Amino acid sequence: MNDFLNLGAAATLQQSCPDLELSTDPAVLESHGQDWTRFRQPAPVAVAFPGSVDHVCKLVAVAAEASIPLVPSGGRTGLSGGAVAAQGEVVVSFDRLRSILDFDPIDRTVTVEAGVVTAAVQELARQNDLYYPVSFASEGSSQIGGNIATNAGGIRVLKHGLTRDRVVGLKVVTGRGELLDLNRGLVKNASGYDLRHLFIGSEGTLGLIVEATLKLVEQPPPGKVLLLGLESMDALMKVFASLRSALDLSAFEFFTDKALHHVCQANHLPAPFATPCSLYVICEFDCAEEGAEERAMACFESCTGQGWLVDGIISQSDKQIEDLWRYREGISESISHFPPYKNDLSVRISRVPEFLARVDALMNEICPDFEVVWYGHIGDGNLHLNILKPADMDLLEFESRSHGISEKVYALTQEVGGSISAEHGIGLLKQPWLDRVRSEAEIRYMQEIKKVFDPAGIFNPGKLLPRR
Ligand code: 2HG
Ligand code: ZN
Repeated sequence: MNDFLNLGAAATLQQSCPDLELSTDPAVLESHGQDWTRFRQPAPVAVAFPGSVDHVCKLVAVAAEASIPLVPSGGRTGLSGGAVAAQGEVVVSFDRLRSILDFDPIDRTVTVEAGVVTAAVQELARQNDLYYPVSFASEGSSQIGGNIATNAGGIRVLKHGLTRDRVVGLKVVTGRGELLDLNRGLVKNASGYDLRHLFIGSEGTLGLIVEATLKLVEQPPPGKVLLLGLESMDALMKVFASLRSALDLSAFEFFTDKALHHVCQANHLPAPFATPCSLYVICEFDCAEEGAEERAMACFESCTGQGWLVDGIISQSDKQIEDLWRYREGISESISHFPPYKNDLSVRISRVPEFLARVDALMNEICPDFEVVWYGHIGDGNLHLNILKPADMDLLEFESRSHGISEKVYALTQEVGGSISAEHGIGLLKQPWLDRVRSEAEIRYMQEIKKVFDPAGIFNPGKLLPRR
């Protein structure tokens, strides 16, 4: 769509929805036209700030009629370009839809508008002696609508599952401007297609999520954190198996010495151990029954005896739990300025050792000149592979070299039956490789489903699915 038409689009929207807050301020276009992805220039023509569900329905109806492309935008912490508006679209921000609508202690649910920040849901749960287990480094700014649209994961998937597992009700506005009220908080509802699940992980391509009802869980018992230093990748999943059989693990994460170097440098953290290790694990376990700490120590000793572990620390206070997590949670931000080219891979847990060894060998072969930083939620099979841009390399050249690397990494991922996106979504950046993870028939069905919910093709064009 050309600029003339798009400028017309902003005026059309304002004229048809006079109460709608619409900004064309260049600073707002710049801030709201992009997410944390660093490879596309924001270029929206306007940013809409609906203040009610009615506004959203009206806005979508007008946009569908006038074929105005819309980019839904939450906390803009995404890493695949799902919320990037680089082609003259209108951004729909949920910043004004931030109300907590209901908390039900019997159902143990909270109902929120889409723009509520993830950490606010965690806090509300805590105040009511309950727990919202979806947790990740950007939870202080990411919004629930975006979490649902990307089926966000994070560090506790191992024990508590993904955002999908928390959503018991969803209100969405389809591309026909209709409001759907899906599942209404029910635990059981055997009444046909569960459309709610189509919208979870749909990356804003089927409709706009305006409200969600989320299931909370019991507060976990006090936990403990272990930070471990390992000799080699070979030992990683052996240590995991050993700890998992002895303890009630809620998280099992890993990072390399390079990741540690960046996080320590950026946050002025001391090295955790006197002897540097090539790999580190941080794991958290619940201490519901007596003896968990003793079992952890016994496990540590037996893994050390096998030669898998070099060193370790066990937390002695809540403050130390926080401090130890900083080694893992701060990594992504500590390398963001390079910027990194991100790969968010997943494989079945049983294939992790083979996958790690093969990706490692491949990276050594094809890009020994790039700094590659690995970390991730390895206990659920999710590996974050970040390639850092050399300071003297142009961004475009770096992106194109990284694409070449991705081709090979994705071919390998496909060979082991994995996915090219575990939790960040396909968005704009991974779209060219969707066929590495979905069959031609699957993509065709996805396109047909999109036509049903978004007949005018206005929602997030070019994201997830090829541009029509
Ligand atoms: C994390 O696990 C986030 O820290 C970000 O998912 C991952 O920076 C990344 O690649
Ligand atoms: Zn992650």
